[in-house]
Amino acid sequence: MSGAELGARLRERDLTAAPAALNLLENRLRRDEIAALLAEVAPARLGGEAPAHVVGVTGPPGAGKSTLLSALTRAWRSGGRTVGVLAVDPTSKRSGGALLGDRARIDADPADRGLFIRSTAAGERLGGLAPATRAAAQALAAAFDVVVIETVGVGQSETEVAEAADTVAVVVQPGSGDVLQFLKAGIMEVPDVLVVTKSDLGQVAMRARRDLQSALRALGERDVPVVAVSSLPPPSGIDDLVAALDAHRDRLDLAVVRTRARRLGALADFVAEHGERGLRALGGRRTAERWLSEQEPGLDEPALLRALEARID
Ligand SMILES: Nc1nc2c(ncn2[C@@H]2O[C@H](COP(=O)(O)OP(=O)(O)OP(=O)(O)O)[C@@H](O)[C@H]2O)c(=O)[nH]1
Ligand SMILES: [Mg+2]
Repeated sequence: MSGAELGARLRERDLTAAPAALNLLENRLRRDEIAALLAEVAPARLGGEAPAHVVGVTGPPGAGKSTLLSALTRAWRSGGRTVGVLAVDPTSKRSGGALLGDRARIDADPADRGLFIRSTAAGERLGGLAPATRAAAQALAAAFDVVVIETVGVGQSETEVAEAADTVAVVVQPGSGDVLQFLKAGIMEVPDVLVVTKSDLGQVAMRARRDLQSALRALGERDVPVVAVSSLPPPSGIDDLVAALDAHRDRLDLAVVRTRARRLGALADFVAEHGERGLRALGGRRTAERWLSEQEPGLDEPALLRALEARID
């Protein structure tokens, strides 16, 4: 099936098109077909931004992201929302992956047609998003109610997720100080929602929550919620997290956020394709960003990439 047909099916919210669409988007050799797919789900064709809530979930290895997503997905599904999950799996020789022997997979009902999960290997990447993951999020956002991008890491990696997602949740497990230190040191951008996992561990989880709250207060970030959850049955705090994510989304100017995502995504695609040399040919990152900010807001990412490339020809 062609990219345009798959895009049209997603636009009509046909969830069964998701697997084939993802196969196409992951095939870098089919750039024109990918562009055709994304054009079908671009704001111009949809008559506005894609309706999904795109949620980034990121955090250190073993923090409990996958287990949390099992519980979150269940909550969203029982609330009647369809969910697409893009899990960027760090399992590779390079990054070591699975630092803990006991990593969990997202646990889901295989017969549920309202839920789609795709894991992709992060490969050589340590943090950051593959162009295919951004494209997949844009495509699925036309069809699903919620689209999740799950990545491993802390520091640099959540910046790219923040560019691609409407709402970013950083997941922290009790007793691990790295997120707290990165926040305090300003190394890490303040996420939209902080999640302390494993609250069934008791005191240590409550302390982690308090420490994060006071670090946020010190940074003047009073509006960032810190939600404590336990994802193991019986789960707790999951409904609070759903509410915190929804509240953030309700405050957003979606057109602004999505336009920025497409522009920064196009620039990232450009750098992936043409390297730092290409970026210099554009006059540097700042100049390229300024130029992008003057383009038509509704243009999809492949169209913006083509426009950038036309400038260096
Ligand atoms: N006690 C407790 N353990 C949990 C909870 N959530 C996750 N775990 C455990 O923490 C370990 C890691 O959980 P995962 O969900 O695999 O964590 P992850 O962040 O996805 O890990 P990576 O994919 O390796 O980055 C597993 O042994 C889980 O069973 C929780 O709420 N309470
Ligand atoms: Mg995981």
